[in-house]
Amino acid sequence: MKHTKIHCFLLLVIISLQTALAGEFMTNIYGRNLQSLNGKWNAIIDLYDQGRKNKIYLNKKPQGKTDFYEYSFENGLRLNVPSDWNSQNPELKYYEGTVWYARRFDVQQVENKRLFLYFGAVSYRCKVYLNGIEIGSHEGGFTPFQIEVTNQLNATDNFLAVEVNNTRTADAMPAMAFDWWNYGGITRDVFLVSTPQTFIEDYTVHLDKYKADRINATVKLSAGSVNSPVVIEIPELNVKHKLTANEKGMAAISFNVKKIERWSPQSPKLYKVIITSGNDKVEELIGFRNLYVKGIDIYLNDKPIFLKSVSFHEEIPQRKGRAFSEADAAMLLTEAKALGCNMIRLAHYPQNEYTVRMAEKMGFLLWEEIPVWQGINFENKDTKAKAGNMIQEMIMRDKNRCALTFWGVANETQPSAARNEFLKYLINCCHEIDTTRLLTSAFDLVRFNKEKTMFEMNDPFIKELDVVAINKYMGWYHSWPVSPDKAVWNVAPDQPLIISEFGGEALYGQSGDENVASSWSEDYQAKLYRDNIAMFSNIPNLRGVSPWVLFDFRSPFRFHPTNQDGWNRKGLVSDQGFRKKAWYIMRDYYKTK
Ligand code: GCB
Repeated sequence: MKHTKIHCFLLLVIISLQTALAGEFMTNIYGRNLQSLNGKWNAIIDLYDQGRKNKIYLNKKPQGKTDFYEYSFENGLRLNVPSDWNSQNPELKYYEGTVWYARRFDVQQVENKRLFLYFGAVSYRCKVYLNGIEIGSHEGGFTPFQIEVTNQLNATDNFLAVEVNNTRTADAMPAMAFDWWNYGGITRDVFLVSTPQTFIEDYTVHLDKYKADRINATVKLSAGSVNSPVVIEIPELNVKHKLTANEKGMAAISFNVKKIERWSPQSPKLYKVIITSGNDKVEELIGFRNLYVKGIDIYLNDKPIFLKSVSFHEEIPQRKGRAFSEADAAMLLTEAKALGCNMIRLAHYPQNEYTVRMAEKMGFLLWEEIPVWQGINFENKDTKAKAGNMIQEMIMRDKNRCALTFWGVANETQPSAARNEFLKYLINCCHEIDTTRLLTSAFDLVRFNKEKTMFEMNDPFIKELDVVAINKYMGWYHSWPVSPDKAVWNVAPDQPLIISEFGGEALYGQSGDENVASSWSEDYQAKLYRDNIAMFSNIPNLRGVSPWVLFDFRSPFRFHPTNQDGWNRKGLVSDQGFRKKAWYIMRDYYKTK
């Protein structure tokens, strides 16, 4: 008995160590053998955090005459997974705290397989219990994690409980206040994944940064796969390469290809790539393109490109909830396509894989970032480590998406030694996994210099980045110091620059004076867009713009009772899905680019 306990303890330590590491999940989850655990889960609201102490994850039932338990997962609240809890029950609209989720399941295939629980995202932190034992934990509301459960599962009637907490804390990312809704819950797909005993854990397949006919590929097999064979195939390109993994399970190859059609927004061509090793086989669609910066230009497939971007949150405004499905991705992306965009800035955190994969198929370049959004405690070493984990989890998940153009390390940070060290650490974390993408960060430090009558910025950190991104709300948070067509910029003159946010608020259907911000009118917002577009021609190194924001979105600190009512109204499209006047101005501008 004692031995079993010690054994269990060691096993638990090993499991929790595994789950604490960033990026410890298999590449291309949708290409694996999956059993969905989505659907209705039972739930218990645990405002005072008493559930763990009372071990409700054991889900005990009275046996003897004197037994009773002051909880039961059955016959109570039921919540959809994936989804946020806030939009499912009026009492949970503003809820910040703990909710327990639980469900039972049988295992569909077990023979000689390894089994993993995979969570697409749980917002914001969680502990996972299987058949009464804590098996792992995760922090960070927008990235996946997996836990191996091969030896913990029964063939039938497993009891899975997840303790989810979305309390805002100063050491988290985002931290105490942020301009979007703090949705909690199991917000993305949950799967039971089965693999052979040794399996293809990870791989990267992409076109060389500069060479249009050279593909670089790496494959990593799970532990114990010494000298195993690996085959990489791209049938449409007549590619079939046989490799042998080294003692660490790694194999790498560079090879030339003839007549490859490169992926671009105009022609988002993807190829089927098949990786095989022993009993394991994974395939997915992968695109190939070259991407680099030269001087003040961004080159896609050896031609300078202007980025016609837009941002959206992972939210369906009409449902007042988190986006989580393919249908949700289609709704958001179709509206961006209609605007004429060739890029999306996924604000302000890694969004779900349906959106990322569909965006790539539709021909959008992507900017993905982690929620290092204002107010982050750069002095806190734990926060820094967590940010490093988050950025690596994001890159591990999406590194084979050729659409991925930018990794964003932060949004609106103020210069300090601690900030610089923190962001440099994040850049190193990115480079450990991927050196092919462009690195950027959005700054809000551009100021008008009255003597020189120019916009300028002083933040030496920009030299660490490939592309400099500026959020500047001319006509909204800042009044015009000169007329827009005279507003000359001298910001990061030797680097490509993107206006990563601009805009102003308007209530859909409201008309008013186009010169009065407090009219909250579509007319004011439309004029603001015309003015900003006039200014853009005075920014010599401007290589892209991204209006803020595609849709009105929910934000608890937007207090104006009639014009905002808990919504940030900077959308080009209203919460009901109607286009505002500024939408047409932006679409016409993009037509000219
Ligand atoms: C910003 C932030 C964005 C906000 C926006 C606003 O600078 O980056 O997250 O929502 O301004 O509307 O104020």
